[in-house]
Amino acid sequence: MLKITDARVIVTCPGRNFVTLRIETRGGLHGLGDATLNGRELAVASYLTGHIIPALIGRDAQAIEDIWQYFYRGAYWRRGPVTMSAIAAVDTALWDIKAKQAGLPLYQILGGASRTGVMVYGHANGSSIEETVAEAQRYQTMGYRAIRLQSGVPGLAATYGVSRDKLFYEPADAALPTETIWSSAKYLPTVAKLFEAAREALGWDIHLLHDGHHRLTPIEAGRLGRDLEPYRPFWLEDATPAENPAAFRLIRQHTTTPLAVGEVFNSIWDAKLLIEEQLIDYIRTTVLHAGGITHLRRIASLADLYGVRTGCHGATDLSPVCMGAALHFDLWVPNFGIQEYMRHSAETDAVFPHAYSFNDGALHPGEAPGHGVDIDEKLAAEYPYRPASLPINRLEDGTMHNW
Ligand code: KDG
Ligand code: MG
Repeated sequence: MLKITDARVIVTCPGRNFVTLRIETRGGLHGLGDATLNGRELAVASYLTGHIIPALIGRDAQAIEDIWQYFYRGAYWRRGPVTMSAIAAVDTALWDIKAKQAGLPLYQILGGASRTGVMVYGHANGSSIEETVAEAQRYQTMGYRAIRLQSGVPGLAATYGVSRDKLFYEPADAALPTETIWSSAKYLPTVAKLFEAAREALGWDIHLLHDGHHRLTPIEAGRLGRDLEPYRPFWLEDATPAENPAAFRLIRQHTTTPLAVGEVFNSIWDAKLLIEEQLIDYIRTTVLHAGGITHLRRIASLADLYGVRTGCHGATDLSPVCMGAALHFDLWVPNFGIQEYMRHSAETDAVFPHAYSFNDGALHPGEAPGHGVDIDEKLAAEYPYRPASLPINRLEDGTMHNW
């Protein structure tokens, strides 16, 4: 028995908000888990301090599966992003402790490395097609083998994925939601033009990705997928709102462009139909919002049966703690596809010292025992929480739309 003696929540804002759970055990080993839910950080912090931590103290840190079942099956109110992010933080911290106890990097505990590195995709964005393609060329020079392309849309003042700052796209930009205006009619013709220009400038020896960010109807998504086919995209992500998996049947009828979805999923039940009917090619759930390594492993195993590969969400609102854990998972998981890597700011990297490193288009989690990510609490305390919300979207006539 390795008794859990204490656990606490650390909230910090080195440029953006992060919530971290720290679990202490008798003997001095500690583990960290990311509990950040963009724009809803304090809801998860409160769930942890009010409901999880009091029931966690005194338990055996080695009993990861039992603790996962205790907080999932043992709760009458199951699932949802707040609950599952809190459970994920506990689970990640416990896997960190188990690997540290063994003196091994986490991927060795999961089953060892299945590959030499984790292929990642970076974000190239710009206000115009020209700017986006130039930015993609910069990523190509940095060694990236996969690049996500998002460009501004003529006639729309702002759109998802296009930052004001080249390195860090942080949509949660104000205490209350910023309102943006959306038009699928204006957006749709721009994407194929962007991909055409990108193939011309970057060639074919590079993977290109695009995120629709849940904005299209199924038939619009089918058309976009078909328009992109000549440019062989790696994937079209989140083409329609993710709540209705049946919509993907319609998209699939119309295009062979590979489909990815799931960054907003928090349980295997969200992904079951999509995987079993082979309606998607990549499942985007990650360690943090889908119940930790214990649950993500279950989702990936189901996906493997149906030829669906992983493509873990890795935006900057997932902290380096989540990234570290995800990279160990990615290095092991047999049906790995790709990992998103947006890069954190220098301030964030300083607050979360980590063992992972980038080389030749791939990340490697490093060989430090555990998941290899720590927190400098003194530095973290210098960045107090700042309220920040994700934007909302309205159509041009004022109707509320999906952001
Ligand atoms: O919190 C929301 C972001 O993580 C999301 O908008 C980023 O869609 C995203 C992506 O693919 O990284
Ligand atoms: Mg996305």
